[in-house]
Amino acid sequence: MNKQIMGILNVTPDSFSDGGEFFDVQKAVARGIEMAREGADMIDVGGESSRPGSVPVSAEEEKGRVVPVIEQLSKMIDVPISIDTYKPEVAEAALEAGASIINDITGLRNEAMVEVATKQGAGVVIMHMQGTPKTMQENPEYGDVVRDILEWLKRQVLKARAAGIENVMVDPGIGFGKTLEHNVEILRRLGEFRELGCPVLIGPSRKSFLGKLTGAEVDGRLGGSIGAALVAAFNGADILRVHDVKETKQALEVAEAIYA
Ligand code: HH2
Repeated sequence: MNKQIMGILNVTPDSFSDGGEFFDVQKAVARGIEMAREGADMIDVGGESSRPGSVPVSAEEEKGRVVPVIEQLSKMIDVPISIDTYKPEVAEAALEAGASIINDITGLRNEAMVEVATKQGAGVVIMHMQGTPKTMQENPEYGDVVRDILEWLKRQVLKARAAGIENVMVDPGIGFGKTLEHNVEILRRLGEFRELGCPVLIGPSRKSFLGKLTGAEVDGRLGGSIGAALVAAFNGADILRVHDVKETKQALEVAEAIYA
């Protein structure tokens, strides 16, 4: 199957599942190194929580959180580092510090982000979100959730390609302006996103729809996260964005051995 794992490194005080755990630079760097050793193929560094209802922080604050971590981590590990931000100035500083991919939850809506990626030769993750983190879960609506997201992603991919960005990944954005039913349908029909001709990334890890399905609290969703990751892998995901790298990798290795 040859799936890739993106390990999540949230340098924030308030992320929904690991807020405060890696807010300290040295703790964050150590976790990044650990995830690389566990087999992560990419490390995704974020300095602002995008959980439902979250309030944005300033670009200066965000840079202050992520840049020192990326500077150190990029010298210590070989795997590529992505910067999880929608702010062009944060992306630029992160790329200068050693990141090579921009993971943009607003999917290149900001032209300045396209310019930063082009100028620095960075890869991009184009993620779909309906609304903003503050309001996105209020009443998300779609016609056909998969086709609507696909059409939007298609336009953004064309924009990225026209600007000369070569490494383009797409992500339907689990939990970003989606109900439980939307998330389930996206995972069930994930294969349809392959028609975009880009690697498909998916991030169900520890998210609230797993809690709705199982009753599990956020710190008890490892089983659900691995279940969703495996199903996503079988249904067409190329890259799995996860908090629990070691455990997800092990589950994938078993599945790959059986289905190789
Ligand atoms: N999910 C989160 C953040 N960034 N990026 C992509 N491409 N896809 C996702 O599904 C995605 C993402 C939210 O998860 P997390 O980073 O763990 O939480 P928080 O935003 O609270 O820091």
